[in-house]
Amino acid sequence: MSLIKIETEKKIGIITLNNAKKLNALSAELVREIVAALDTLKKEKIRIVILRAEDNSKVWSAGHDVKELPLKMRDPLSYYDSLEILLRSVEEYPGPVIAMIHGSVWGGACDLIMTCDMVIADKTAKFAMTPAKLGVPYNSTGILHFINRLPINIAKEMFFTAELMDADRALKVGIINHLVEESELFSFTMQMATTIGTRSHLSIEVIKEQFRVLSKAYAITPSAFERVQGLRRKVYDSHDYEEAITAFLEKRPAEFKGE
Ligand code: LCV
Repeated sequence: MSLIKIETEKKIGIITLNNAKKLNALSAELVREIVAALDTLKKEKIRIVILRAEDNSKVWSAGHDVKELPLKMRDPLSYYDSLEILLRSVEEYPGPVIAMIHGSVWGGACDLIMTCDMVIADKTAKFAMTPAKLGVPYNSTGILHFINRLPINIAKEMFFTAELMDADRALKVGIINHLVEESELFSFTMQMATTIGTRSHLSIEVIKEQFRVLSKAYAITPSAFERVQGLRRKVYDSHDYEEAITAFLEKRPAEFKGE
């Protein structure tokens, strides 16, 4: 578990992203450790989990590890991609997973915190949704996380501008449940988790599962599904997707051609 730390305090699980040198990028290896940690905590009947980064991390997580994205001709966010496996592990955890944010949150990590049950942050928290920067045709389950959490115009602004949103605005639009002083972030988050711990876990577990099932209860016809997959394939087969990933790796701005 070298890329994360896993602790329990007062029967509250705490998973700390601990790979600052890689900006806690959600590599397959880091994701494997987080998923394994959640499995361990589940087996230990830990009812609440806090997901956080190390103290004073400027970057909470830089999102999907771009170096692990397929360069072309493959869906970068398919069902068994490590990010998708992580998101499902969080939403299927039989109890609240609370994201505790200090620092900036990028791309797939933004989807991760939108998949957590609540978000507590301090003033250093910033959020950017970056597929449009990387030419990535984001997937429907990911977009649904934003539709379920935000007014659709705010969700679109995040996807279309890929700009960082600061903590004050993130509180206003509803990404953050509570914006607290940096010095109180951990104690506030632990206090909320402790309060939840005094409630009926059986009730909370079944209520969380209903939130999960109901939040995904959108009918989509097979032809609509296949059309979306076809449209997404055009993007990840495109020059622009390959150019964006290559430009990132070459540390230069991407030159999009619309093809
Ligand atoms: C691999 C990285 C990364 C990284 N992966 O430090 O949502 S989607 O669809 O877009 C999805 C596919 C997704 O999540 O994509 C990733 C989205 N993430 C981002 O757009 C954030 C990209 N990173 C940055 O903007 C900067 O690194 C921040 C602002 C996070 C930190 O800037 P800072 O100046 O402190 P560097 O940029 O110098 O990064 C340090 C090293 O980490 C690598 C980066 O390439 C650099 O590598 P070298 O040490 O080899 O130069 N790095 C940063 N983010 N997501 N590698």
